[in-house]
Amino acid sequence: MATVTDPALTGQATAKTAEQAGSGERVAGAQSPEMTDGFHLVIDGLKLNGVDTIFGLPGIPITDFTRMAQAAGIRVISFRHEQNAGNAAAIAGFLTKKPGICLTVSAPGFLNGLTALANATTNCFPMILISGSSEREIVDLQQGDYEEMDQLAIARPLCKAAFRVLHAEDIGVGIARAIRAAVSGRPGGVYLDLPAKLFAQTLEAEAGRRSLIKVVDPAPRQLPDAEAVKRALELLKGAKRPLILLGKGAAYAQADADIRALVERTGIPYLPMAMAKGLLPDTHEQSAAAARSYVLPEADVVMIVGARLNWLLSHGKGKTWGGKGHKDWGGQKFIQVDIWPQEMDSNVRIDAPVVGDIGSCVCALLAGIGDDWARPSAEWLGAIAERRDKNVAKMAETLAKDPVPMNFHSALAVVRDIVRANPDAILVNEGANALDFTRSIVDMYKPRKRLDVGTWGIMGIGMGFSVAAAVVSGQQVIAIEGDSAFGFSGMEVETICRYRLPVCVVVLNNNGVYRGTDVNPAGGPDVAPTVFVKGARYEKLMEAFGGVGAHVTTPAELRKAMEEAIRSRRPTLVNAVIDETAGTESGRITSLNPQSAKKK
Ligand code: ADP
Ligand code: TZD
Repeated sequence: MATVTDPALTGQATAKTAEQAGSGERVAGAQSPEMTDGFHLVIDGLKLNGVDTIFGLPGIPITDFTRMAQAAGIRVISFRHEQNAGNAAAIAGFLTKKPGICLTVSAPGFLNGLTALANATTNCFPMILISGSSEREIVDLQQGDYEEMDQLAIARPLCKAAFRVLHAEDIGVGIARAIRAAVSGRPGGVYLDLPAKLFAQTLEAEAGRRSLIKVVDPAPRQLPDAEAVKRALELLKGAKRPLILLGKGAAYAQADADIRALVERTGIPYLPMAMAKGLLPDTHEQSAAAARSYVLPEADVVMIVGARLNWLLSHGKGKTWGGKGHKDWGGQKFIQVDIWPQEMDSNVRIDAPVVGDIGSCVCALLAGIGDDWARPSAEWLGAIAERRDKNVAKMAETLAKDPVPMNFHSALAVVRDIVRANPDAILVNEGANALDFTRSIVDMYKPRKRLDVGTWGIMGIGMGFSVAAAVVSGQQVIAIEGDSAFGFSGMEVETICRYRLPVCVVVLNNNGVYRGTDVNPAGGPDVAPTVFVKGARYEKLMEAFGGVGAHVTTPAELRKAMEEAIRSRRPTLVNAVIDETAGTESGRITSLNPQSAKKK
């Protein structure tokens, strides 16, 4: 086992002589070929491809790997639970368009990371989960090894691609394949299995160097077909009530200026999905976000850019879209811009599919639009503006109230002001009501500044996303968390303190899941399943590790605590006590709860 005095740990992660590598007979120093091994080849392969950060958690067989990676200049961010490291890697991938790397130990560590890998794949975030694994011979005969598990087989159905490397000379290929799979086409999660034995395998350094691959053009542009672009533009041109829908794929694509130009040059109103907020500022005059329930059923042609017609968009049909019954088509035509051809027609007919990468597709659409595009009718724009202004005024009235105790609205009115004053800050958001209200109340001003529970509505992304957002961007992070949501990754406040990250966590504390008022229907001593300890002091968790804790009960106190956090850039947790009766079951998706058919 290497120690910190190992020369390999103190310098460049490459050269070793034959005897240092322990590969047999001592030979005269001058003739002995320079050697390398699995540890160093993985590190060199990652560095060669621009990997500068690894999110992980050490243990057998990857502890030394983490030390050597750090010695070789890679930033190794060590977490308290692998799921949070995995979520960090995934969102780093979303923010940078490079695969985020998560590193875990075998079986249980791997499984802990797997949820994040599956979530990344579901959300089209590029990440690579690298896990050490136990001895193949023993695993395959199921002879009971330490942390025995056939990890490759388990990962495969949950990610975009899964690879295992058995020989040191294949490490370069393994890394190259993992990178390409993660970022090309529709991005997603990739699993890379590295058995313990691989790390110690030796190879002549020169052969090792030659075996590594620097991936050329890992995410090649995919140009749309000219016919497809023409078809889409003709449909759009003929629309009376056009609408553009922007999804997180559009945010991921980093084609910000062209997307903005497409919206502005056509004059078409647009709706951003949650993580596409800020692609154009939410205060943009063409934003129809505050008139969503009007534009979806009324639009006659909808152009979807980097979004899916999944449950978040009511599958493109039903009452939301003006259909009579819950599965009926509303009558609108769809243009869909997406890199994945199979996404087309997944829920309703796509009349004009435009398949390609969003940057290239939007560029081609812009070229076809030219400078004399006829703007949508004043009637359509006016009808939207009327609804929007009415809804905005209604919301302003609600936000102006100052109820005692504080509620979601009065707390989030403060967050809204703080984000407006700090448009570069990254907002992480999870919970049910805490999610829904933040999404609708807090305006975003710049692309990729809002990170949330995504396609699954998963709880537990909060602290992992916050750590990665701070690490890759250097910007202030503001995490708006339900008290239940926070609990899923709360221990990572230690990680935030350890790396001194500018993260301000605000726990909207209403004593439970959704709210804190349920009672045990059986009347026993246990509280209801949705209820937590009343008056919990979450801020003390942050104080325990040297960060700043604040316990606030009014909007004024909340504002002061958040402003101070941003000014100081110190790790801060604001325990914002809100009305425990505030909040509805499951937030805005109450209707997804099955109802018992049995009469009480
Ligand atoms: P949202 O949740 O915001 O509606 P989704 O995650 O459902 O967004 O959809 C994102 C879509 O964007 C996916 O269908 C994915 O294939 C697509 N996508 C991701 N990156 C690109 C890209 N660079 N070019 C084209 N399409 C992309
Ligand atoms: N587990 C996981 C991994 N994801 C989930 N989405 C859930 C459980 C179910 N769930 C939700 O969908 S929201 C939520 C749970 C447990 C927490 C809601 O309570 P909160 O937020 O305190 O975080 P609000 O603001 O009080 O509603």
